[in-house]
Amino acid sequence: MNEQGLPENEIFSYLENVKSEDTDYYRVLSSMCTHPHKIAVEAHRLFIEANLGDLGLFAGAHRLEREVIGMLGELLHAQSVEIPSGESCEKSVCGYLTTGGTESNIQAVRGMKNLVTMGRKMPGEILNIVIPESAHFSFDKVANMMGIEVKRALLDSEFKVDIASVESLIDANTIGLVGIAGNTEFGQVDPIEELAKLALENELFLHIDAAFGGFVIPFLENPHSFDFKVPGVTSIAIDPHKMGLSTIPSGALLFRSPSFLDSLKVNTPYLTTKAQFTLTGTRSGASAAATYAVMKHLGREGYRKNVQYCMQLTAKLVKEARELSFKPLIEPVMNVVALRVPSPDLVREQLLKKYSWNVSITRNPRALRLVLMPHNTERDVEEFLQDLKKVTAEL
Ligand code: 0PR
Repeated sequence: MNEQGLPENEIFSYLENVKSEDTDYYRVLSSMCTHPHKIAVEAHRLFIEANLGDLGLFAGAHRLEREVIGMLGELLHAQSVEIPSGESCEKSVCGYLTTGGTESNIQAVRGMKNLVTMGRKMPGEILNIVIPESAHFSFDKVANMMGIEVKRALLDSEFKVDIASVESLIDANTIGLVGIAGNTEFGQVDPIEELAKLALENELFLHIDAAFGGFVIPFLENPHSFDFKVPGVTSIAIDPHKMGLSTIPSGALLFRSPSFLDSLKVNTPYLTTKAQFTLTGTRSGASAAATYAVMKHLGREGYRKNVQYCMQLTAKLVKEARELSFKPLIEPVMNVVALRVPSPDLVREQLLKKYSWNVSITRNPRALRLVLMPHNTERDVEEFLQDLKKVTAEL
């Protein structure tokens, strides 16, 4: 650090310079995040100092958090939405705002582990969960942090988890299953109802990772069943900072039952509240305000339009790609497309180098992965396909 402070203008001219190195979502077809809605940015600023880690001091921000959890509970068909109090929640659905899908997934599994082991010694036994092969890499962190074995079930030909494979992996030490509603690479939705049946039959928890799909599926013309409407679903991760158009970091974790939150509690003797169930201590109240503002402002109608827009771009891309003989691995379920192209890694490299397109690659099989977000336009789709045609022709 420098000894003497620098003038504001000097700092900002440096910051602006550095910001120009960021991509600003121009020609970005690889991201599940986008520009936050303007109203979210303003609300974020208004609550910039609010710390949800000390709820008693920030009662206003905490009220917004509870209202967001209430709205999300309603969106995800929780039976009756009961708003949690500072330390726990009384009845029915409850949850809290996290930093994103990773934290939500970690905490969901931590809750399963705590509920199973509470007051019970399990000498020498390594507990396990069964997740789809397509699960996000945040579950590798779960395995690493919590000493839980993470078993990966095979996928079927449409990249949904194979139920027979899940069933074959369940053993006496299995504590829970995970289903994905909008997987990162293909945008596919696992057969949640079948997973839930399996979970109920085997008395297991079932966590749904809807980090991306949570703000997409409810607004599709034919929504899949993936939420609390399905008996057996015990927790859901949903990220307002992805298709919810809120600011980063805005994630949310919802539980069907308050016992989960209770199982996550640690005592906080010198705070304004007695206990904390969150993973992080200091938490952004600004994110709560941002999410509240954008959800209230857009309403279901606004989100439906947002999803319709992204799905139209997706349909256009797939149709025109087919005309160029590039086929998708599956018919897109949401605004994620995995496109079969020759030498995908090379194509990706050339698209970036020659035409500044940011795309990504699926792991297995390797294909171009494209996410059509609100920052993309019809023109982007047309230009991208022309550039893709040129790049593949030059191979
Ligand atoms: N679950 C699913 C299904 C996800 O797709 C993701 C992230 C997570 C959990 C983890 O969420 P957080 O990153 O909020 O903790 N999916 C994107 C991915 O890994 C995240 C992302 C977004 C990456 C924008 C890059 C990017 O530019 O691809």
